[in-house]
Amino acid sequence: MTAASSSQPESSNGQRRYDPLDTEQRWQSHWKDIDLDSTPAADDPRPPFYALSMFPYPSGSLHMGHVRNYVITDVIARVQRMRGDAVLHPMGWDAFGLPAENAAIERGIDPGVWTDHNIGQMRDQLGRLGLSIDWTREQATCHDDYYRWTQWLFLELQQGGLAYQKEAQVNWDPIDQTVLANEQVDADGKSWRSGAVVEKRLLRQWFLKITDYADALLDDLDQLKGWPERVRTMQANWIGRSKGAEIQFSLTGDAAAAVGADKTITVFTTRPDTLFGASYVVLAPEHPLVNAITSADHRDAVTAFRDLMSTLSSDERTAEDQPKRGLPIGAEVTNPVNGEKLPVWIADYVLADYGTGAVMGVPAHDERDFLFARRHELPVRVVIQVPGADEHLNDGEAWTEPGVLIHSGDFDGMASEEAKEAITAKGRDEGWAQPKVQFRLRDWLISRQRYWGCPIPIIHCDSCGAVPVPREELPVRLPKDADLSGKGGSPLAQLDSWVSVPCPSCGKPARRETDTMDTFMCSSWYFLRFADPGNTDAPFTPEAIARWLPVKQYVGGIEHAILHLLYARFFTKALRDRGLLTIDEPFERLLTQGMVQAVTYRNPRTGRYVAPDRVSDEGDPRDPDDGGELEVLFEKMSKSKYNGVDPAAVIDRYGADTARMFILFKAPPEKDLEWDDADVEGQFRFLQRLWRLVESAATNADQPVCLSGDGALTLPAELSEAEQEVRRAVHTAIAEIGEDLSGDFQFNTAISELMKLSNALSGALETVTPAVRQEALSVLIRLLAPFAPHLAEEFWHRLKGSQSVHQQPWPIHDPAALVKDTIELVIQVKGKVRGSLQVPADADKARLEELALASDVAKKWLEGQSPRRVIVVPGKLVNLVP
Ligand code: ANZ
Ligand code: ZN
Repeated sequence: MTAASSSQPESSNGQRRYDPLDTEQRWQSHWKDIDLDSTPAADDPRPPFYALSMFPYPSGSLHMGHVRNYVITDVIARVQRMRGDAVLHPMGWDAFGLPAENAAIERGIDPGVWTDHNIGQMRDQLGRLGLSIDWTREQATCHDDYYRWTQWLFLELQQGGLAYQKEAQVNWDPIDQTVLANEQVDADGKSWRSGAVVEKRLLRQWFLKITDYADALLDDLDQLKGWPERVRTMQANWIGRSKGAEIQFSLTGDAAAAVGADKTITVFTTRPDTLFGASYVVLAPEHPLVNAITSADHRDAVTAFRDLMSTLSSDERTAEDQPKRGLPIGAEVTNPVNGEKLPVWIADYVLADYGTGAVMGVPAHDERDFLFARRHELPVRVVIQVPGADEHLNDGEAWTEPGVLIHSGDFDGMASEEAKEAITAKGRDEGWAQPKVQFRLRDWLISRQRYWGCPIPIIHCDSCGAVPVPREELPVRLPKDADLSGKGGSPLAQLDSWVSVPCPSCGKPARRETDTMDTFMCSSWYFLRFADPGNTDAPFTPEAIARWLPVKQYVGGIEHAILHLLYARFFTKALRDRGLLTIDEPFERLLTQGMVQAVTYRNPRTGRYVAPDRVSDEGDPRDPDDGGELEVLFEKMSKSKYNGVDPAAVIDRYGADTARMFILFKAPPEKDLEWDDADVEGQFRFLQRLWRLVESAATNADQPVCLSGDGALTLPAELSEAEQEVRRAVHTAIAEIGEDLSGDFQFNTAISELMKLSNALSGALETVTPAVRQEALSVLIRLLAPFAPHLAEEFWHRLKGSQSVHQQPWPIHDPAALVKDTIELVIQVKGKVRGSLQVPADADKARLEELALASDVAKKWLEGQSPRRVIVVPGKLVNLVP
């Protein structure tokens, strides 16, 4: 075997020094030669295990967040392989998106060339980490052999009625010059990518009907027992299912006369039980009825208010600390349950695109209504009994809990839950209410007006409408000659040669769709393609999906808790319903790894960060510019905060194995990790200790070790105390690490166990028989293999193991080795500890008494007398009472 012949320098005693770079390069190329990481064939009898990291955007440089993500997945993949599973561990590139297009605009580089260059660079960087990835399955979403199928799947969804076009108020990012999905607008109304304040625009756009799956996406969260509770909660809140009722309030007088056949305002409420407490009805300023029913004397004020509202984002409008602004519009409605006349208002806190865009104001029992009513002097009527108060709100706050109804006619004394049903039922009988389930989730807007994305495969014809490009003509390729100067909107729309095409259906001149797809479309199915990467007839076969999916372990950042993970779940269900696959959920278990943080120095006066090498290091950190004290923080690594650590630099200095060990040891995977050079150094020293341990075993000519003869060695029937100790340490490590690597993946404690084992073995190995020594070394190296794969391989070959260590079975612990056959028995005289004794662990009470009485301690303290009483606590102590 060529790779094992090492170039490691030897020192005078014949022992070699640890040179990580040499070791790692040698084994990486050897593994490539022997195809170690290829995926087992479809008919492999071993159980499948699909380990997947969220694939990266090919920015061109690998950062520590990536490293952590991929190393975690790699350890899991390696452990499962050794445990006997057929492992699929692929990698690809989420390769469409704006940075490539912006590079094209700024530097005139072809986005495809730029992207492929970055991919090459990152693939090399990943290669240095020693990841057990099957690179033959690599996918890049921007290559036409991939996006051909993204288009094909779009047409599947369109044929299933799940893709449609509609004129819509959309989120427009003025910096990136494109539309954003709701999920891509931050809570403060800014673009998740560019940070620009998002504007509203009216445009004709493509949507996917994710709302058809709102119930299923919510209900099936219950199946995802292997997902973090936090992610499930975030998805549930995002989907936002509310059960309630729609209630009709009829318009009166002039307002009624001003509208057509339907003379009602419909509100959506989750609290029909509070209907008797309504003191006004309030519409969103954009509500279509506002124009018609506003009375003449209110018209100017209403117009001014609506203009003001149109400049604000929905989050600005509804911020909790906002005074609730609004005004009456001079119309009246009747409360259907008691005939009471209520004024109609418009207000900032009512949104046009939720529910019906209209609300019944119940100030006593809703926070926002309460603030609004107080500000505008509207009546506050308590209709749910407030505990400890008669009919008033004691502490000047709305009472929003359920309770018992009062001031509610026939419904008095009823509990809220029951009253919700009863009032809705009455309304249904009388024709003014119906039960209604409302979702917060909106359809997914997938149109983007940018070049570097997957073209939507549709042709618009004046006679035939939106016609799908025939499937055999896919992919609709991105044109090479688009103008990417960044001027004048969508580059595709400007390219007439690309836009003008005959209609596939009638042949008349028609126009190609110029929107490209949101890149989240491309990432909504890549995990399926990995199961069947070379298929040229279909995106994948149902059999391939059934073989590998669901992904057994998915690993990625919490930032995708909603966007990607919700879209991927939707795709899976939609494609299942199209008959393309048979699973319900794509990801069985999800691990969301924490951030990699490092120390930052921030000037609290200017808010600016100071690079560590500019911070004076005498005493408290101070800003060299203004001499003031600096805050010391731990924050996510970033260039702008001067706290990034380059993975390549760490690997150059210590090797990938040390980098891996540090990352895994420093914190449990789901927690944030604080970078610390001293701890990196510590892991490096640990690997060097292991190196010396193995070297001394390898160079000990008197006691040669040959791990390839592993199985043939039999343990002697009688083991010495020292041998039992060694075996106990070895099998404890197997048991503990096995535990740490099941379920929650506590890599940090697993590595602590490895350290304990190495301590127990150093110095002890020379004193034990070859069988015990070889067992110990074989186990140690195999347990190390998933964490420090190169070093473990080096050790394995140094001790003449056969094949690769990564092809060895995961060690199984021998429970018998854990049992101590002697234990320490404490001897007391009159309750005072006077000594102790090693006794057989299985000795019974009588035997323990006998042994205690025969001991030197007893002889000394009883002076030949027999004790009056003997108290035996088995496994612990014997108390002699003279
Ligand atoms: C009357 C009421 C009384 C309400 C009460 C609450 C408490 P979720 O759970 O989010 O679905 N609402 C309905 N449509 C709205 C809109 N377009 N903009 C702002 N608010 C709207 O919330 C449903 C509740 O939010 C509804 O129930 C309605 O206020 C309000 F004691 O109706 B409620
Ligand atoms: Zn046509």
